[in-house]
Amino acid sequence: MSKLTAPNFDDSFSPHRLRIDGDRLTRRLVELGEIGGLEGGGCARLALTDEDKEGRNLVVAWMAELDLDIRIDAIGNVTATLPGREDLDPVMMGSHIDTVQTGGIYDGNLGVLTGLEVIETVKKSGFVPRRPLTVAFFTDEEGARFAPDMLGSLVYVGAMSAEEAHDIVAIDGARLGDELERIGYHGSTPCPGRAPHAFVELHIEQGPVLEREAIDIGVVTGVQGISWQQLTITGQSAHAGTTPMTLRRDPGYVAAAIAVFVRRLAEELGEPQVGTVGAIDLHPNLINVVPASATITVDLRNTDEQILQKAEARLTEFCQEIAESEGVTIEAVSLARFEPVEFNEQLVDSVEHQAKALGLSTRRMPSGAGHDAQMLSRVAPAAMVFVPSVNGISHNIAEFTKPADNENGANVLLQVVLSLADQADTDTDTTPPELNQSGKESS
Ligand code: HGY
Ligand code: MN
Ligand code: MN
Repeated sequence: MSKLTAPNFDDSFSPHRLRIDGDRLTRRLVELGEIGGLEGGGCARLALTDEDKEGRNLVVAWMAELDLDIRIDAIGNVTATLPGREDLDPVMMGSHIDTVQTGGIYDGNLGVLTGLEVIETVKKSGFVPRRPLTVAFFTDEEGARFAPDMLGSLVYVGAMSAEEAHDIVAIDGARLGDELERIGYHGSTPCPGRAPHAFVELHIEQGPVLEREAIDIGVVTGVQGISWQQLTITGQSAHAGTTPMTLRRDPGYVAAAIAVFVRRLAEELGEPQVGTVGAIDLHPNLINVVPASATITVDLRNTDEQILQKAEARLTEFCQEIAESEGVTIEAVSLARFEPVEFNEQLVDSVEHQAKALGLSTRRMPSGAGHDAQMLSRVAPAAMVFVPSVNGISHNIAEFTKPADNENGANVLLQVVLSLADQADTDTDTTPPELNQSGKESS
């Protein structure tokens, strides 16, 4: 790597010797995790709730302490930028700080706080990179309260208008635009946002692979496709004691049958196909009443778009058959549908190269979870860095990643970002010079 010099350094300095402050990172993860903190650990900061507002305010305060250029856009995405030597498109890092209801303190938060840590490390070193460095947190990545997921970054890249997003209604009935106003994060910066030179997101793996194989860094090659549907099953409520089984039109039974079908379908299609019925809501949900209706969600994912479409078609076919045989109606509404994404090959090579240069073990892998990087990849080269999840657990208060692993991931992020930040506009090739054109290690 050419020695990165800047006006205020002599030739002996190379920012590639910089390392992040792991203790400062851990302190911030814990402090942010206390907002919406749950009994037994973890936190609940559903998008645009009071807890999300409090978490946002804390991170914005940390950004302001570094005197960064902070912008809030029309969907509540927040970017904070450290100026570079030249006013070029920034190198962007980031993720999300909203969580699911039984969330951990690392999902999303790690990507935002390591981005902040990278910027603080660079700023405090006195080195000024060629390009600006930006850290962002995007609104409603989880999609648990307002579907779809990755909503803020979807609007940031222009795939949905802020106005359309403002009219989305939450599972609790609130309108997104009203909640954005209520928590004071309906910003004036227009959407879509400025496309960065490149986007790099650090995230916990949220699965068992890195820990099982004792690998330090996941070099993420892409994100699998996601299909979210809400099915409303309508039958006839009836007395649980007096209604013969042959006369029932029972949405509760049909909901359960669909959940079993989704499991069997995933097993039949084999890995990486996954299928989840995560929410089942019966009405009136009483012990002695055959339900009038059932509302369930179905989450199907696969790295292969064709197989994902096949899974969706099989589910539709099953619903048609069981609606017919059980005398119910089933209405399906799509809540999210994103095709699989492949990240920028040169950027993926750079993540792998920088991790190895730090003496860390690596393995390439797709992401099972959705991430903001998959949206940013529509407008800029994007890639992700994974760090291990203890017991592969996430979306669970027991979610944990060791401080040393967080620090490793943050230092890989720092090195990748410093390489990107030194590139002129003509440099579309993000491969580090040491890598020969095949993108592999030079011998
Ligand atoms: O659902 C997901 O994959 C992400 O956590 N939003
Ligand atoms: Mn996440
Ligand atoms: Mn998540």
